[in-house]
Amino acid sequence: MDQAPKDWSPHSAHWGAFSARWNGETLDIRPYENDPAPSPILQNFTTAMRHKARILRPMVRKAWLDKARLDRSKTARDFDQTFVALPWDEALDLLADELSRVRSKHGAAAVFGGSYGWSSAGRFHHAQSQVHRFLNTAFGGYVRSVNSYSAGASAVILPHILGNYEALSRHNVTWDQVAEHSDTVLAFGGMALKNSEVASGGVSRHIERDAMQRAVQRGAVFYGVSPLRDDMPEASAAHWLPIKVGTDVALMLALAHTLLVENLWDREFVARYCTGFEIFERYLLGRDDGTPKDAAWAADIAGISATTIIGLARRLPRGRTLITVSHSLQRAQYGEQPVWMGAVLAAMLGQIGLPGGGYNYALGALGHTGRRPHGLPIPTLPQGKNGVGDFIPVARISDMLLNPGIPFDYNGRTMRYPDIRLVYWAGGNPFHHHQDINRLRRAFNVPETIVVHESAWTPMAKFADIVLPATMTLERDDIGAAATDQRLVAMRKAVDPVGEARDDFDIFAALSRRMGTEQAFTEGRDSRQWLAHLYEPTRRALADAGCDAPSFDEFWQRGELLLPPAPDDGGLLRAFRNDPDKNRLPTPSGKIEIHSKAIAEFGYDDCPPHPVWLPSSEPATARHPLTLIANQPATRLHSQLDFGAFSQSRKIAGREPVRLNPADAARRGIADGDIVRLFNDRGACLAGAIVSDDVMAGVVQLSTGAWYDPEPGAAEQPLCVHGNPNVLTRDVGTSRLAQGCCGQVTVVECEKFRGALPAISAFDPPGQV
Ligand code: PGD
Repeated sequence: MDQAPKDWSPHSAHWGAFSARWNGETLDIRPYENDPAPSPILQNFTTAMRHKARILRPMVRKAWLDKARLDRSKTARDFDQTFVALPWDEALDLLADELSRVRSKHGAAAVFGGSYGWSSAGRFHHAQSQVHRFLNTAFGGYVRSVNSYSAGASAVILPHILGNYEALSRHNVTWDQVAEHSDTVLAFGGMALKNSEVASGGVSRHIERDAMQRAVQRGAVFYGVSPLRDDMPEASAAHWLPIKVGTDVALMLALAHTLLVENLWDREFVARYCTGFEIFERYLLGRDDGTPKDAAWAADIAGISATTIIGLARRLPRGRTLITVSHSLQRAQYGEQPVWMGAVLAAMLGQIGLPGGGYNYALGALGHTGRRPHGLPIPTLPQGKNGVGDFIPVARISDMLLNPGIPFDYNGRTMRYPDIRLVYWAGGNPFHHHQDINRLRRAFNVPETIVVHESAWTPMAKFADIVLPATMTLERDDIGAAATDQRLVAMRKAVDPVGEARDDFDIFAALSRRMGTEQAFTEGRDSRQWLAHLYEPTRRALADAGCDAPSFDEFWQRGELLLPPAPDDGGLLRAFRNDPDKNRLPTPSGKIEIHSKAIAEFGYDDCPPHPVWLPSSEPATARHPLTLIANQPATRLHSQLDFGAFSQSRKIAGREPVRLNPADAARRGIADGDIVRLFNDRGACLAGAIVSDDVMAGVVQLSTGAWYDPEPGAAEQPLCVHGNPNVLTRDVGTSRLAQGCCGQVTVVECEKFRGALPAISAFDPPGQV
């Protein structure tokens, strides 16, 4: 029975702090009162709790169950197969047996528990942390994944050239510094508010819009370099520099070339703080290849006039200039290059480490950036020790499943893909986040067993064999916290769990009990005791600092705790600038590496030892003349709560919106509101057209996150009738260095869809027998 209406419960999501009140059928949502710009994504919760997409009880794929006692290796999975509901005890017994079987026959290294995904914001009921802890403490380990889909290339290249990705993106130039000091902000890939609305763990105040407004009022000028005008918020009053997709490095090189030949660069800074400029300079001037990377050269490549490039270059050394490079630019083939070249351009301007100037990788890409990390420990679930050493770069999952034993390169190492028999996933949706979904489908047909904990029938849940219903965040107590937010939130339960859904922790506790390792997993604590236990390090640190440090019960009753702000100290780049001998950068030379000897030794032709312009190996062609940008959505986080009220309110005839330029639309006879078919050699999807001159000609933009909805019956490349762009994107690594995901960009053709519109079944539960 659902609860009667009750009080407002404080809570938090990756898209902001809020309060919720259950009214018996839906939730009332009230954003945190001190948030100056709360995210509309919060409204997705209102109708989500009792939606038909919720998973109500443990379910097992019938085809898998039928073969469970026979030859499991041959279960062919597909989306139109049926499931059998099982009581919890039976499902857990079955799963415990299967885990034991796989471990005794193939070892723990045959289990992939990489289980990437954002899941929900609470620090304890974080599904990915829970599954990793279970596999480490109760199972003996698992094959893990490293890095993220967000920052696959930058997380690997930055330590070679500047330092740790987290430090450079999250503890660097703050929004206050931008508001007070920056004269010019040159944002490659923009700083869209839809992105900074989101921060893993949640932030309670969204400060970006107001900071940009303050900067503009003081006279700062923003430049947004992007194929999409609205990658810069209105508040920034930005000059839009429309650029051909994936050509930012050429523009950056031309800016650097102009600085060099017009003697506008900071020679002393480069000499003192950088290494390898002479080698890069030869490339920039075309000494060896005969091609100076000048403005005329870049104009053709980037589609920006040489006059504009030279004018911009001349502006940069005047006043305080900040260069930013968004995540999106590195979520593409050779994505390491713009991250590196952005830093080199900033180094040539000599302002790295100055307030409001220099280089802040990914400022505005998440709510975490541009803030002052408080430096206090936040509640964190210990993961235990992994008994298996094997890992993959996260976006190489299809490669791994399809190519056991085959070698691959990664960051100077040659490794082999493990032979995976069982995949365990909790808190992620690979059929949303991975590229080339038709290939992923083949890959997910390789393992003998797939286990998923989910709160909703995502395509990943529909493709699993054992599906265990997990509670949603508002159905349990947790603690919300982020290293970049000043507020610890007592995330109180607002509504009873749907159906038979259980917390991931309780599922793993029951499983580990069956496997004889319960104590190792739970350490004798229930959820409530874990929350108090995880809170304690924060309380102790506050007490040591002489701050308000209430007991757990007191914190829980208050609903929140304010953490003292840290000084706005500019992080490692400021310290390095102030004293480069004492505060060496954590790079091999201790300096900014414009040329990297380490990368030179790797010998990768797809990631040379200094930044270079490398054109995509998948250019637009006559067959696929449009470049697709598959960026982050504005109406939800990734694919989460795609069935929610706000996400649904923006669909067109139930399909995900795709934006295209009026000229491209007219050429194809497409009008606003038409349903279109996007296709290339990898797949096809439907989407609802929005004709807009905010999108450059030659570009179409379809955000990620519409739940994959394959038309039934089609074999190899079913049409996704809903609009998931990952049926079109390429599943290749950014380079052999980072092997990051290339999900941001691909090439397609687009046509008006004239057939009978197929029904959307993405949110329907699968058939049940
Ligand atoms: P989400 O949709 O957030 O996507 O990929 P990710 O897999 O993180 O999936 C989280 C899932 O966790 C949801 O299905 C949700 O229901 C589930 N969940 C939430 N709470 C719980 C819980 O308590 N327990 C359990 N068991 N489950 C829970 C995101 C990834 O996509 C990322 S980070 C990026 S940056 C990439 N971006 C792009 C892109 O720009 N372009 C393309 N083409 N592709 C991308 N993919 C990547």
